[in-house]
Amino acid sequence: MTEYHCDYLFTGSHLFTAQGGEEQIILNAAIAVKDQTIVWLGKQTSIPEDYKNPSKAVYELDSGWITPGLIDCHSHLVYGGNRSNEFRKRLEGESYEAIAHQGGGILSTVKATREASEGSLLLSAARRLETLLNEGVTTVEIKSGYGLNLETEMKMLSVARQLGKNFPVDVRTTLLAAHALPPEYKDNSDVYIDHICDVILPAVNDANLADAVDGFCENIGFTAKQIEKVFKKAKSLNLPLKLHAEQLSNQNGAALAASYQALSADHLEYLDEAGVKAMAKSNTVAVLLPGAFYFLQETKLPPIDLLRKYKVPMAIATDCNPGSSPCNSLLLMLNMACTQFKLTTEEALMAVTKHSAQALGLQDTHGQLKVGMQADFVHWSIDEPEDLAYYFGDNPCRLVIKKGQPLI
Ligand code: DI6
Ligand code: FE
Repeated sequence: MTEYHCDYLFTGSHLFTAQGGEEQIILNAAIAVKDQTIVWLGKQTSIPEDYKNPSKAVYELDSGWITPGLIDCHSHLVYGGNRSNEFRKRLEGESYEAIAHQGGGILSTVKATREASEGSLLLSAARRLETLLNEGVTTVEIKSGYGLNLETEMKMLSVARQLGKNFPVDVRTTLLAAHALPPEYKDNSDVYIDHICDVILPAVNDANLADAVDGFCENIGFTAKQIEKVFKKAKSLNLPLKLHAEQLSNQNGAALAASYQALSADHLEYLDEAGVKAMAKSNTVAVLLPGAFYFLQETKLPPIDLLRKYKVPMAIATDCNPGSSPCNSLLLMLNMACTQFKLTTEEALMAVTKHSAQALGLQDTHGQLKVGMQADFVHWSIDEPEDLAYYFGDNPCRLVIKKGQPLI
């Protein structure tokens, strides 16, 4: 009986591996996959005999490029309703903060999400997810944060888990109960923070519904001191941390996140040098969200030069949400990170592969083309890797391989 060393062999394409260094690009390459894993990659002229005869199929790709599957490491994909009415108000001159202070903003989505059935949340999120997947996304992070009570936070997270079961994508869930103050706790934010720590966090953790914990450290969100309470509790439950920090003002949230070894601090337009240094020290990823920057017509840029100077890894994500970034395209974010934030095209590619994997704590298995990594990759109809950042409103995705399976 023949012994097979791989299931599939992909030939005839160039590779952008996202490994950095000398192995970053391999021209005229091949990849062999067995079960869910990359077992070999290299020059097409040096395929070992063992891999030339896969048990299932050889794909002759005929030019183009393969990159790791894209990773959207910050999304609020599950929510009820939409907020186009607020978009209209903002176009007339009202600010995002003013709308939030009037009880709109996040709280209007909380109302719609509490009222929505699990089935309707699943349907609306599935449509958004499909758009992402069609563009080569193979891993997505999904936050709660539009429930702000135990029941609805759990409902959102279980919808996120179901999406991971129903679609060929790895879903990482994040509990964002500290997103806004729910109306029941008006003027009692400390009591709500205690409720998160004493009730919501332990119950969500017992149900294994969250892979990480996040918060919104902002004057329309929670103070650094309040966030620290949530972080302490999450740490005691061994849950990794993330933080929405320095989006609208500098609250020193990123430094707090770094001091708790958070996986990432996200947004960061108002981040200062001390915050950048703290992030560098703890190897906390800077998750940049060009969609929110654009849609809120923000003018303060995140400190990209400082992030480079201190070698803080930069990731890019959609922040897909109904208030500040109603966007389901990670490819568009690649382009906008370059045009708005002046990332190089290579930085942008690393930001949706290796560094976005790190922002989710998945750097050992996801985000690179490398032997031993999970076989998640995408074949694109492009001439150069940077074409992925160059085009916008285009989708050159030709074939997605998820956990070793070609999705056709
Ligand atoms: N910052 C954001 O951009 C999202 N959450 C946050 O803390 C937007 C939330 C929303 O407006 O619905
Ligand atoms: Fe967000």
